[in-house]
Order: sequence, then structure tokens, then C-alpha cells
Amino acid sequence: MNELIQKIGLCVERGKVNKVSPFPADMKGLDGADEYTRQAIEAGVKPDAILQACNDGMQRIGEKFGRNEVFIPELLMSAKAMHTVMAHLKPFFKSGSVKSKGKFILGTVAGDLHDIGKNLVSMIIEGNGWEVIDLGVDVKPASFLQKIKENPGCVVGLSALLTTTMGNMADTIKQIKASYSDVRIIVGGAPLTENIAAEMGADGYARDPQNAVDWLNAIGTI
Ligand code: B1M
Repeated sequence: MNELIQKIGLCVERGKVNKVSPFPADMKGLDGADEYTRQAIEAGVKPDAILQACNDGMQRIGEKFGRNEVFIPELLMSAKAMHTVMAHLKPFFKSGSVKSKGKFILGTVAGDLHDIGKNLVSMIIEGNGWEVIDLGVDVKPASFLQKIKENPGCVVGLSALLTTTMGNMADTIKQIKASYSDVRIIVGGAPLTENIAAEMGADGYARDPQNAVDWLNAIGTI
């Protein structure tokens, strides 16, 4: 089992999506994230352990990127491999029988294209009984405002992965609060801290999806 988990992490790190994928050249013809995840699930490996391996793989490729050892195309392939794994994990985080606890409008803020963390947050919050309205990436304040208008009583979640887009997050919060002062907003993403979130005027900060679920369940809505 451990071996399978390690292989999944390696496939994410190296951007090996599946067996037919020719990238990376030294892994051509070998199983990829797709096949190993299937095998791991069949072998009874816990989805949490698979997710952790993926996060570790992303962490390693991120560090390589930071050291200029890999470039954007490699990052994109890693993201693709991780999306492939997440597609397998999604059913495990979904529980259809739970009555909706409320509506959660989620998006990565304007100027920011990172969506892996946001998608994890989406899956896990949905799995905990919230109706998630995922607006995607590079979401302008006007799009959040429109969805809030259409969904009274909703809670909003904002994600940002770049220090340069944290300003857009602050601006989004300011615009939402100016029009809908009652709407509660939780933020998350690698460059944020609890203090930064508070300075931006967010009501909550979550360092990971479970943290966000705990916060949402604590505040409740409808
Ligand atoms: Co980019 N990127 N990237 N990137 N990228 C980082 C973030 C970076 C740290 C890499 C580095 O330099 N070491 C760096 C940011 C530096 C900074 O600003 N501090 C960086 C950079 C610089 C860039 C570009 C500017 C590169 C360039 O073009 N020169 C560019 C920007 C594009 C843009 O957005 N406008 C860019 C592009 C990309 C790709 C498109 C190639 C790709 C994204 C693909 C995709 O998402 N579909 C990419 C990737 C993959 C990364 C790294 C390697 C991995 C990010 C990731 O998915 N992590 C990343 C380095 C790293 O993180 N080690 C890096 C896994 C994910 C599960 O974690 O997203 O942190 P994370 O989410 C966590 C928590 O943060 C939290 O929960 C998640 C699960 O635990 N969380 C929330 C997130 N949102 C939340 C919301 C919540 C609650 C919790 O409530 C609402």
C-alpha cells in the first residue's frame, strides 16, 4: 500500500498523468497517477492518504520551481496529474444523503489561476453537506456580487495563492462588505495567515479544507 501511495506522489511531482502520457520521457509506458490511484482505491488505501501524497508531490514540485529546476510546463503537468487523482477521490468526499447546510460561494480571486487547493476545499465542503457554488478561477468582485445577490443567506469563500493577488482578495472583501455587510467571508491559500485575513476584513481564515469545514459548521447559516 505504501508503495502505491509513494508512486502516486511521484506521479504528481513528475506530472505523469497516465500510462499513455508520453511525459515525462523517462516514465514513458509506465503507469501514471490515473492507474496507481485506481489500484490504491481497489487495495483499500484511504482517500486521505492518497490526498496527502498528492499534496506532498505538489509541495516538492513547487520547491523545485522555486529553485528554477523546473518551469511552468512541468507545473502544469503536475497540476494535470493531481486533477486526475482528484477525479477518483471526489465520490469519497461526496455524501448525497445529507440535507444542505447552506450555500457556499467559492472562487479563486481575480488575477489568480491556481485552483487545486480551491477544488479540494470545494470537494470537502460539499462532502460535508454544503451546496457549493464554485465560480472557478480569476473571479472578479462583480461575479461574486452577482452570485451573492442570487443566493441570499450564502457564505463566501475566497482563495489566493499569490502574494500579488492578496490585494485583489482584500478588494473583493471590501466590495462584498460594502454591498452585503451581513455576508460572512472565509479566506484561505498558502500566502495567507490569520492576521492577514483579519486585516483584510475577512470573518474567517482556514489553513486547510477541514479548517474551513469546522468554521462553516460553527457559524451555521439556514
Ligand atoms: Co504557481 N506559484 N504560479 N502555478 N504554483 C506557486 C503558488 C508558488 C509558491 C511557486 C513558487 O514560487 N515556489 C509561486 C507563488 C509565490 C508567491 O506569490 N508567494 C507561484 C507563482 C510565482 C506562479 C506564477 C506567477 C509563475 C509565473 O508565471 N512566473 C504563475 C501565476 C499564474 C496566475 O495565477 N496568474 C503560476 C502558475 C502556476 C500554474 C498555472 C503553472 C500551476 C497552477 C495550476 C492549477 O492550479 N490548475 C501552478 C502551481 C501548480 C503551483 C504550485 C507548484 C502548487 C500549488 C498547489 O496546487 N498546491 C505552487 C507551489 C506550492 O504550493 N508548493 C505554486 C497544492 C494545493 C493542494 O495547495 O493551493 O496551497 P494550496 O491549497 C491548500 C491551502 O492553501 C488551503 O487548502 C488547500 C489544501 O490544503 N486553501 C484554502 C487554499 N484555498 C483555500 C480556501 C479556503 C480554505 C483553505 O477557504 C475559502
